[in-house]
Amino acid sequence: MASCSSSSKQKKDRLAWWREARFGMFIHWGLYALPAGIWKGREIEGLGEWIMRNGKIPIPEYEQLAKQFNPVKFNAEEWVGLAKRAGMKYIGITAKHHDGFAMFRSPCNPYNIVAATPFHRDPMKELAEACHKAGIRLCFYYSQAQDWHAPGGAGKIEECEGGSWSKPTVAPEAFGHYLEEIAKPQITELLTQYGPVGLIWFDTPVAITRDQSLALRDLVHRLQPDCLVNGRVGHDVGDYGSLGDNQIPVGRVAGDWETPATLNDTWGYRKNDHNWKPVKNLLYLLVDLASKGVNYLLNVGPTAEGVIPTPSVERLEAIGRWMAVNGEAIYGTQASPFPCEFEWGRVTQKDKTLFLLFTRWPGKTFQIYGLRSKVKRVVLLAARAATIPFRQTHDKNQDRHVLELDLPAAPSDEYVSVVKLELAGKVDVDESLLQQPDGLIVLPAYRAIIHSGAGAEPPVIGSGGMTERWTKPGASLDWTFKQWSPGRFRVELLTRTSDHEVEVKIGKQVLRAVLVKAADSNSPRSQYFKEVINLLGTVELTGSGSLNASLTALALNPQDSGGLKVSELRLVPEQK
Ligand code: JFZ
Repeated sequence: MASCSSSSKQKKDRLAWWREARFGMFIHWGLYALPAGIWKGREIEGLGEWIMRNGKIPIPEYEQLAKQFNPVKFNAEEWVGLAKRAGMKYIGITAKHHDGFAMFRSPCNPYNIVAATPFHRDPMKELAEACHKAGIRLCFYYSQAQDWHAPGGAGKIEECEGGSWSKPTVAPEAFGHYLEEIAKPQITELLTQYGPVGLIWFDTPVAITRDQSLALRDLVHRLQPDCLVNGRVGHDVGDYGSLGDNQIPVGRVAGDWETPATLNDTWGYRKNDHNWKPVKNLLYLLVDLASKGVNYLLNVGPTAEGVIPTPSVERLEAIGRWMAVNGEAIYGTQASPFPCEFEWGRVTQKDKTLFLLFTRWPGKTFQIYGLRSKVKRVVLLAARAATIPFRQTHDKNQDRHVLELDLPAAPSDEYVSVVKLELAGKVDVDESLLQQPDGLIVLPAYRAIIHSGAGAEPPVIGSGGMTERWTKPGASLDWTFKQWSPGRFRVELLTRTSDHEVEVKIGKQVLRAVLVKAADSNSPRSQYFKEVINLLGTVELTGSGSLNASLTALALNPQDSGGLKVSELRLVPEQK
């Protein structure tokens, strides 16, 4: 017991800086920056750093890249300066990616940047010094399982069935040998050559065993007790969890999570990837993730010369300008205390403060329901001196708390304007699902009570907040919500997939439908993983007070092995 609680205290201490940081820079940089997505004149589909695998490049040919790798324009202080200007608090760089090439001085393996390239410098050493000066935590990405170069490493083309890296056929003894001879010695080098390291970012555990994951984690903590280990070390034994790439959960997630994300569609540099996301989307992602308590690790892919592409620099600088004014609403904050997302934006909290981050400016009068804490003062972060007039009321019959703000007509920021609510005491919010001032009712799956039905296996809520493993009919989601303005409502179900047959009950009204996509969802989540709106029909709500809603799966499409993935049920008021 004692050792268990002391280790969880250690974990909490380790996480302190990372929770405060909220925003970091990811850097994917390696030999793959040279071909930059093109091999022998042929465009290779897929991620830039995957060119060796996707292009089926034999090891001896790929090795030749090292002789040409000479990033003479690399300047550690410039990279770190950019991260700092962007408002990022940590940098995680690929010390070794799946291609097996070490981007640091590695006495245990000559396949590294110092020994095998004309560059001969150790960029990790230079970055460590620059980070130290700038007060930024340096972190290393290390591909612990996939190594397409070293004997015994997982994921080599020849060793994979049907080209899928998740089903390697590498012999367990050879892999064990690789861990002892390459992975552990290199992780030791990373943790002994560069001073304090913020975290080791492991990735794609493939077929690693639980004991092997634990051994890597313990090695890191033994060498540097304050160094974090991310969840992709495997078997959930890390200090915090990694969500999927570019994944935005539906709501608040329990525990500590981070989402790695791209600026375009690749991590490692690709010459022809010009699909840069607009600053607006990137900021929305930062805000959305912060409102769910998730760190945002945003990637740049420098060129083989050592230059961060200009479109990346421009975007990070724009985010930095926003952070310089509004960073208080991100750093060290916690997830929104409210039970669902809002149409107008997101919420974060810190001590006795709530931040309302508006992605859609509501104009002059704005109302929010459910805040019980007494508000002392309201300011716009962009204009601290001017206070915003407000009123707080409580409707006793309905037990409805209303905060009303008299906002300026125009937003203070082109993208996200932040209003700070200073409270008299701690944050206290009615956590029931409430009809919103605009009439909308949002019922998120992760807030439902799950019923398994007659013998059916119940779905679970995945780390992203959606239902998972809902492959058998019978189970249902149940919600209770408070409703006060009557009217006719469109019933919409937001899912990843359609074609399932469901029944929705709202009060006494019953709707049955086969899910058919009515529209793409406009949720920011949908940018990366398409979410669809299925229209189930309409219902009439007449009274006011507490109501129940349920969603039951009647027949599941057997073609869809992932099952019914629900993010939320919505009741949208019909325009009169
Ligand atoms: C991995 C790598 O293969 C990739 O090259 C890049 O480094 C990225 C950050 O991580 O790819 C993954 C790993 C996990 C998921 C998706 C892509 N996931 O859990 O959804």
